[in-house]
Amino acid sequence: MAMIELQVPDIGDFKDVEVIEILVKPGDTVTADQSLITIESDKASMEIPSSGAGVIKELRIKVGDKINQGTVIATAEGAGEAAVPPKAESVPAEATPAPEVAPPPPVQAPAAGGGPIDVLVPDIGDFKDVEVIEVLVKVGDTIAADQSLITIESDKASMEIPSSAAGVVKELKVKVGDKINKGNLLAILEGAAAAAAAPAPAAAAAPEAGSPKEPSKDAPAAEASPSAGVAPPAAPAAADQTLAHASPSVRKFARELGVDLNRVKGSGPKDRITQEDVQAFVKAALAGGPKAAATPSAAGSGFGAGWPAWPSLDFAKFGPTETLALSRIQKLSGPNLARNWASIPHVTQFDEADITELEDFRKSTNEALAKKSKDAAKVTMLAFVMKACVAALKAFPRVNSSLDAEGANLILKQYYHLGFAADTPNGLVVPVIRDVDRKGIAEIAKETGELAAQARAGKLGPAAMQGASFTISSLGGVGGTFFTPIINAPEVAILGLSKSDHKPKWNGTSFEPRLMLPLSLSYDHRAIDGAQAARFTTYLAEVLADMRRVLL
Ligand code: CAO
Repeated sequence: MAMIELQVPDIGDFKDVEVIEILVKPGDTVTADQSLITIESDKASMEIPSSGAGVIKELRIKVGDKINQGTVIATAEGAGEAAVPPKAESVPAEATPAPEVAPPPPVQAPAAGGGPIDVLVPDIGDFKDVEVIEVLVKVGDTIAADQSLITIESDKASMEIPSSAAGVVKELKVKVGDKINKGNLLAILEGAAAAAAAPAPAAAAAPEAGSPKEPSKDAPAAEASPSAGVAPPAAPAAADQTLAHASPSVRKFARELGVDLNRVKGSGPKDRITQEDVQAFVKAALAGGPKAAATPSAAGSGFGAGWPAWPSLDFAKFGPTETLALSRIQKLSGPNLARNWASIPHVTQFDEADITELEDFRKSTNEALAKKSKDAAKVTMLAFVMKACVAALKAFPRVNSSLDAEGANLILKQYYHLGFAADTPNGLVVPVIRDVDRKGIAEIAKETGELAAQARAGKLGPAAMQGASFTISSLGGVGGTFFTPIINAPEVAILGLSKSDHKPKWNGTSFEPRLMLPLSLSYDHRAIDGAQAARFTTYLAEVLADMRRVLL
């Protein structure tokens, strides 16, 4: 196997750009195009892809180094054809998407008498349909030529797009989330006398190495300066327009978690935000949940830092109102529900179980029990479902598990303690039936009835609500078809039951009325895959259709 050098490809006129992150280490197998490092100037950060495939042998650069086209990033033991490092100047565009931002069109002088000026997206190289992630100006702002108008971001680079002219923003033609291309209309400016002090085109050159805030003195010609689009603004951006200092991959990571990077403190060089900073921020937000809920502004969300303030409105302005205090249970459970809903990637799998025979059996059993004793406890559908759930949990052990605190392991429970949501005058509580696998249907029904009665009387102790490995929320006695129950963390799934109903089902020759029980399984997608969840509900429905399967 040949040893190859992985070099920095053509990065346009970016010169002496600082390495802020190294994304691989010796021993890693890299593919062509895999990001090796992140570099950053004051206006753009980008990941530099590998020019070949192979196993990294030696890293030739470190964080803080300044790189240029042709700098050797690493040596690698190549694998096949892809291992041949392409010459920087002949790098195929699709193999090395060198993030280039061409210069903005020449700075337009303010129109005489303040006429409208169209500001277009300059040449942004091979970038197509790139998403606008920030709009840095608003209508009415007076902007200088070269001042950043928007930030765009692909999966490999984020960059600010400067204005080609000075003036007052009359109309903004883009918003966050729009996809833009070269030539799109960004904004319409009105030329202003004050803006006449806009820098000359040469001022839109690449930042000088080592002094990113200063325009280069020997600026390259506009047509040869793709980095001109990353020139410093002529006027400092307002505080709320400041782009958080983070690499594209960290931005993507933060966006996936819904983290506002402006609220994260960076620990890297020049306060750069690292992935660890985002993780620490999320951990702190989660830990601060119940505590933060003590303050009215955070009570609604159950979160503290990182969440926008709860909207505070004087509703009386719109009509008569009455204030009703939340119960103690609601105040306690609200922040936990909010945390679970916001931090667990919920998916709800819906299904139906044919319980025609089971309901007939349940009714005849209850009639027989009533004949024996007037005070006999009824067997309930919930009790049957609990028993059927144990069979399904045994068949699909991941559903009876919890993620550990690091989110690195699943803890599979070998016990079957099932919680059930009970509606009480003071709010929702979740008593737990222990060892459902070792109990009969009548015993389970009796115990649920007793625990629900205690809960409604407000007499349920904390111990009776602890240790569940799976929870059922039954709205079958109330109504509705399907719903999305919220997972009771640290459990990874919860089953919702809705009101059973007769539906016409095709038996192969004709439709016949069958009693169908709607099932809604919300599951934590980190712990359970969609196919497993669908298999779980399918199996559960099969067991409910024929409870003899419990014996298998
Ligand atoms: N389909 C049709 N009817 C159903 C049914 C279903 N899936 N489930 C129960 N029923 C019927 C029962 O058979 C019973 O009828 P009968 O009196 O004629 O026998 C009636 O509805 C009332 O049942 P129930 O709700 O009192 O009893 P249960 O065993 O089904 O449930 C309990 C017990 C504690 C779960 C329930 O009372 C309760 O509190 N449910 C609310 C749970 C809740 O609020 N969940 C939402 C959580 S998210 O906010």
